[in-house]
Amino acid sequence: SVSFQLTEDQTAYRDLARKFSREVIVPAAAAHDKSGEYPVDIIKQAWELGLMNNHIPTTYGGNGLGVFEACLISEELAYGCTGIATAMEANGLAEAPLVLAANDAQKKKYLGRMTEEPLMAAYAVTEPGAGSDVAGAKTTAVKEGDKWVINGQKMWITNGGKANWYFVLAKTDSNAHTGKAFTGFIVDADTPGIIVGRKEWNMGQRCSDTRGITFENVVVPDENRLGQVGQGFKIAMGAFDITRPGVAAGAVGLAQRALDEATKYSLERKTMGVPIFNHQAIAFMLADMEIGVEASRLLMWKSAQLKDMGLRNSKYASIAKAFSSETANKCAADAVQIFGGNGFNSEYPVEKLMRDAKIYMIYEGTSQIQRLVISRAIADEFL
Ligand code: CO8
Ligand code: FAD
Repeated sequence: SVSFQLTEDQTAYRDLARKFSREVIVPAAAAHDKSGEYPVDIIKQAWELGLMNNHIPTTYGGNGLGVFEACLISEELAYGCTGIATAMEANGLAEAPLVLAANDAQKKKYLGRMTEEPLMAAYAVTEPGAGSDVAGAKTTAVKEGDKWVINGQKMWITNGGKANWYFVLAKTDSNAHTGKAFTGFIVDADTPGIIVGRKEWNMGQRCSDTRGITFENVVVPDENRLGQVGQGFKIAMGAFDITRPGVAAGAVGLAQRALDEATKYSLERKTMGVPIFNHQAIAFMLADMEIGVEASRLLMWKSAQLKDMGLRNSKYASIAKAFSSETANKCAADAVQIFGGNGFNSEYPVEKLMRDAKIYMIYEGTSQIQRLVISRAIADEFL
């Protein structure tokens, strides 16, 4: 059966995240956007409340939430500030390959420590020459005795300068086809040979820490190899099935914020003797925003629910991610329009939303790549 009703537990998690977001994140967002300062204190508070690292099973000290519950939290955090939310969510992405493929000892050590103190982790797959085309990644890992030596360059790594450990995808067999050519590794951030690049200054989500990372003869013990040799690409892709619903949830949070800010403003601002809400041109823009938010949320919920039911959700995660990120961009741009001149000014919250929204169409797979995944799935179903 399909239920649109949240359980008591789900409502409690959502409300906890909502309260924290509105009381702590919303008031701090503009300052972090301006300064680009990493939100350490806010992350610590969120960690204390149990709003982070949501995919970690209870066996390893986590709160063992489903993808669905994690999405409820992600949406609320993103409502407050998607820069701050991205810094937090990148932990979930780094942890997803371990949830999928780590052995018990690796889970105890690396997932366990995330629940013992407020640490950050990062997912290092993209390279300067290979983002959409993960199979084109050139970083290598070469086996020497019972160790691996990693060389290469990663780019655009969220939490790159803050991480305690990285999930790193490296090529281990240049002759094998994509599904067998790569292996995943857990790499401690303090391993010699890791060179962390400068903080990148991006259009939006500016307090999130994005960096290039260079690996120069970085020695990793074989016990830090994740899963079988050659399984890395599938592990890296499998992680997106867990996290793309969460990215969609972030975009829904941003779209909802744009709608709320625009609705409030439209009921206060007057032109031609009436609140601008009374002009149907404005009210219908808000109605279209609501249509987009509701549709995005349902797609996001479905993509998360399917994963929790143990079903393959890749197509649905891509649909949710593409649709909600494009909805977020439309809603943010329309909110700026409804605010008029004020919308273009940084004293008001909506220009930030418009800058923050764009990355949702790029990270965790561009809108074009989501359509690639969707179209391939359509063909597979047809054949
Ligand atoms: N699960 C398991 N296996 C999979 C999956 C999956 N979801 N997808 C593909 N595979 C398998 C295939 O079945 C195939 O197996 P086999 O070899 O046995 O047939 C093998 O993997 C190779 O697959 P493809 O042939 O489909 O590989 P392609 O080279 O054609 O590429 C894509 C596939 C879809 C184009 C892939 O490269 C892709 O997803 N690209 C986009 C990359 C991306 O999304 N990067 C995001 C980086 S992380 C990021 O941006 C973080 C943002 C900040 C985080 C904070 C959160 C808010
Ligand atoms: P390209 O792959 O070069 O794409 C350029 C353009 O071509 C895009 O419009 C794309 O859609 C299009 N295109 C490419 N291939 C195709 C195709 N086959 N068909 C149709 N169109 C195509 N990566 C990580 O590993 N970890 C992270 O934590 C992380 N965080 C990020 C944070 C930020 C702020 C940013 C900007 C990026 C982050 N990324 C991260 C990388 C991100 O996932 C990539 O930037 C993204 O996947 C696109 O890759 P690219 O930048 O190389 O663009």
